[in-house]
Amino acid sequence: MQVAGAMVGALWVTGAAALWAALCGRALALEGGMLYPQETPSRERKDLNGLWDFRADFSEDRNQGFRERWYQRPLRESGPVLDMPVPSSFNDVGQDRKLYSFIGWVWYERQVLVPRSWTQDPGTRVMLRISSAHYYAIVWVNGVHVTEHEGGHLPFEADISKLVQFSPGELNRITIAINNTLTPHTLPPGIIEHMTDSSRYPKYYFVQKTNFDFFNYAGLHRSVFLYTTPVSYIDDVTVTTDVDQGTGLVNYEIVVKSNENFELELLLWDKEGRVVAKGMGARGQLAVPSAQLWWPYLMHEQPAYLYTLEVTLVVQTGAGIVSDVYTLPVGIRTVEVVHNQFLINGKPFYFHGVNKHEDADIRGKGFDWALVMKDFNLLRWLGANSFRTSHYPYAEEVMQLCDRYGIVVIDECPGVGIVLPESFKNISLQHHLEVMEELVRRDKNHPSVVMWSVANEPVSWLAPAAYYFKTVIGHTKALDPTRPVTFVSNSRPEVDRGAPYVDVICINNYYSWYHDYGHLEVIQLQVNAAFENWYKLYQKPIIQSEYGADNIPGFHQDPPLMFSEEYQKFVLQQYHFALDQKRKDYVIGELIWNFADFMTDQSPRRVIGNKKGIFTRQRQPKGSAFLLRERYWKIANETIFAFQSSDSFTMLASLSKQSQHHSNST
Ligand code: GCB
Repeated sequence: MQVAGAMVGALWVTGAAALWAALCGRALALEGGMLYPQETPSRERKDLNGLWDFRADFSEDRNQGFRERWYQRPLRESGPVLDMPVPSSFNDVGQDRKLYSFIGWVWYERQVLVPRSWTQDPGTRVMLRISSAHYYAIVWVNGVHVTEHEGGHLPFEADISKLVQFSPGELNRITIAINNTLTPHTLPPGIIEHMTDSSRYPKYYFVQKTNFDFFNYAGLHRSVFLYTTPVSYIDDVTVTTDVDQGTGLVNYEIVVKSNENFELELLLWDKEGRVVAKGMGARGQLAVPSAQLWWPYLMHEQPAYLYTLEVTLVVQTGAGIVSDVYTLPVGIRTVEVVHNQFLINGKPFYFHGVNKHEDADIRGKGFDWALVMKDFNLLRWLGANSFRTSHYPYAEEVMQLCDRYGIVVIDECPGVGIVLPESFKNISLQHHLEVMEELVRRDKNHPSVVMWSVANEPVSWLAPAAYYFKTVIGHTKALDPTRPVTFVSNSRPEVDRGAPYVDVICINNYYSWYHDYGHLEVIQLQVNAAFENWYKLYQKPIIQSEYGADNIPGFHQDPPLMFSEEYQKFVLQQYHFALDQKRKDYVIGELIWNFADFMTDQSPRRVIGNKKGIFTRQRQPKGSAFLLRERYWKIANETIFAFQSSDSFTMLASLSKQSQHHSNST
């Protein structure tokens, strides 16, 4: 694994993957399910969050760690280590400018004592799960390679039973090497530029270039878990739902591993603790008479109703009976795109929501419960019923909260910034298909997820984009026939090569921002023209999936000038006038860019990050947040009037009570 000179980028990442795949016989196709680790009567979980030993490999070729096999002994014996919090990005925690913008391999290590009960019982399977390591990760336990993973936003795991059972009672050393290098074949793609002009740059100088507008934070961004299952276990559960004249239908499919002779029993519990349906076997359908449906927030008085599916596996083994239990929240709902409408439970749904980022001071993209709860409270205050996971999959815990609060999700993969011709080649396409498989496998059971988004603003007018997107969209529909698929375009309808294959057209534009600067009077005309052109060509429902303007908090100018609060509000209002003309027709949603200010790469176009948030990065409202809040609550009230007319008075009363409660609390 010797890598010459400054070849830290593309070659090293792909080289390492191929080498490990060859060494370990690792199949590249997905294996097994990816159920969220939980504690049940048959499973235990231990989280490994906290401080880990950390070392960035600052050597010129970033290869010292592999040359010296840092995974073979405690990391601190290799040289100086830092205390690094997990989950967190490593970039903003310290005071080191070099670490802030580091590219290459960083090493994390944690010693862990595995409970004796886990190691003494050969019937226990011990799993190590890493919820997110950005971007390429290689994992060792006690110096033994256990797994590796490409892709920074989706979980992966390894069975480490044998390794920890080999040394009961002793500390086990978990080492994770992570490389944040992005290449034309990663998702998102990037490129390493080697600066060879010695009059301008030092020897071996290189920079990471990307085509997306957020900082490439890296590290262990989400929880690391150890958890157990019995050796015969429930590997995967897939649930899809339907409604037939008030009866909820829950179709299930269970995958069991490690034993052929098993029995499966399923119980569906309602919120009051009553069993409402029972099933047997690996595949079937549960019928729930007069089912309580899962409704989005602000679409029903009791949104987000969740049943609990309890799956019990019983296996007769030589050593006796083994059982495994897994429980899954189930929301019964339907999703369909019919003519110009997006229907949830047969009723038109209008997306009035936001685009987000996983981003905050100090933590970067690190998961933090306080931050997540603040964001959900702000979403509800705002009257937002939906968001898009721009521009990558978010933490599983966030998806679970969306289920619980009724926040509808457009679930986007990390296909952002696909602009280089190399990024349309087969190797990239293959990876994109795998990422969609991993995403669908992880998020398929969330009722809040109503649509998959396969990319954001690729150069969709390039000739190879047609085959590329036809394949990715087709594959996603085959993986999950129950949800529509979109991709987000910033191109013109007549040249867009992805739009023919999607179910819903998502368009981004920034009128009077990236062009026609300051000419607020052209916005309405341009928004209208865009809607009409897209619709004329494709006759598909459209979501205004991004629009907005930067505002630096505290800047005021009237008449409005760019970057002032007044300008941001004016832009939004102009879009709203145009949206109001079309939203009863074929425009089915509007998602503001962005929920909060967020960090980007440094550039003359960015003033310490992107400032298009309606909240600051610290989650304080700008003037635009109040404007949007008024609009979203108004739309929500209209929605309820239209769909629940018999019940409208109760609904409105309860809504305005909620609204008032929100106002009082500001
Ligand atoms: C876009 C991108 C988003 C950017 C935004 C902007 O079209 O999808 O990632 O941050 O524009 O502010 O430029």
